[in-house]
Amino acid sequence: MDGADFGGIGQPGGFRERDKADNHRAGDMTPDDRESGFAAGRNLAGNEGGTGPAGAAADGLGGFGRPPAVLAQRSASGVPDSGSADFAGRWRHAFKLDPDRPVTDEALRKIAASGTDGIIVGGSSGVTQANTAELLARIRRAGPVAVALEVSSLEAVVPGFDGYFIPLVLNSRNRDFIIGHHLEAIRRFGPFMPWDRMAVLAYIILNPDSTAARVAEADMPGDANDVLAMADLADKLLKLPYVYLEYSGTYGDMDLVRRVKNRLVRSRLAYGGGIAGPEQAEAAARHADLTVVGNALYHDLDRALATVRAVSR
Ligand code: 1GP
Repeated sequence: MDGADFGGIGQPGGFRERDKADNHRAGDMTPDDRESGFAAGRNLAGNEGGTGPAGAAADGLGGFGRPPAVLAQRSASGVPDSGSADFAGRWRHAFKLDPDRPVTDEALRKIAASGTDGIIVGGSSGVTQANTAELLARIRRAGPVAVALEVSSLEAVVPGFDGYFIPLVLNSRNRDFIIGHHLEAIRRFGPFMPWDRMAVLAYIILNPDSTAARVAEADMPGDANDVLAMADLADKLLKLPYVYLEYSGTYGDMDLVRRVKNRLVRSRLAYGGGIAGPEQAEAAARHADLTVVGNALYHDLDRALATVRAVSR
């Protein structure tokens, strides 16, 4: 089995005719699913390989365009071994763009050319298949940069992304955000899931006032030990590829970021929240493996762009 078997959701380097035919057999996909997906997929042509400073462009294996050799290794069941690597395994910096927020083509061109390792498309509200597919197509036109979808709604799954981040909210009260939506996605899209281009983000939501906290019904941890226990759960018990400290909208506690990083032996640590410029990005990247910048793109683009270099200092 090779990547073509997963042609239904985003074939790297562009769709091939056979993949299109396969997709049209996707009984659970609506005509809109197919149309938006194919439209986005066609724009993949020319996006070969990661482009970021720490990304795969350096060795040509960045996980985008062509899967790294390690991803070709599969278990006896045919499912790729998880945790050994993933499409974003070398990312140090990512921008997060919300399909529900306006952004100009000029801004997209600057973001694509910024040197970031990748763009994550995702948001906590107002995300639809239409606005997700449209943003993907616009990013593809803006320049060659890796683009991943953070799947936050089953109604907004779009083929054509280079990779898929799957949130699993460790401090959610709602089973749907832990395994419920995931099971439903597998039931609906299972035969078309690009397993080797998917990575679970074990979210720990830490800003109680964020939309993410409200939507995912997050319980705030009582103290740092609660957070460290969740990090251990993701890292040592579940062996997930990422722990994501999500402070969305507010700058977090860097000492806690440091402590979580020191606890992890396997999972990469992602940090996101309230990074307004290079100083905060540099501080976060001192501990986090992957630093994510979202809101700043919409408030002060130049300062947001300056975070790319800051994380590699
Ligand atoms: C949001 O963690 C990201 O999911 C980034 O947060 O928007 O606050 O930068 P900001």
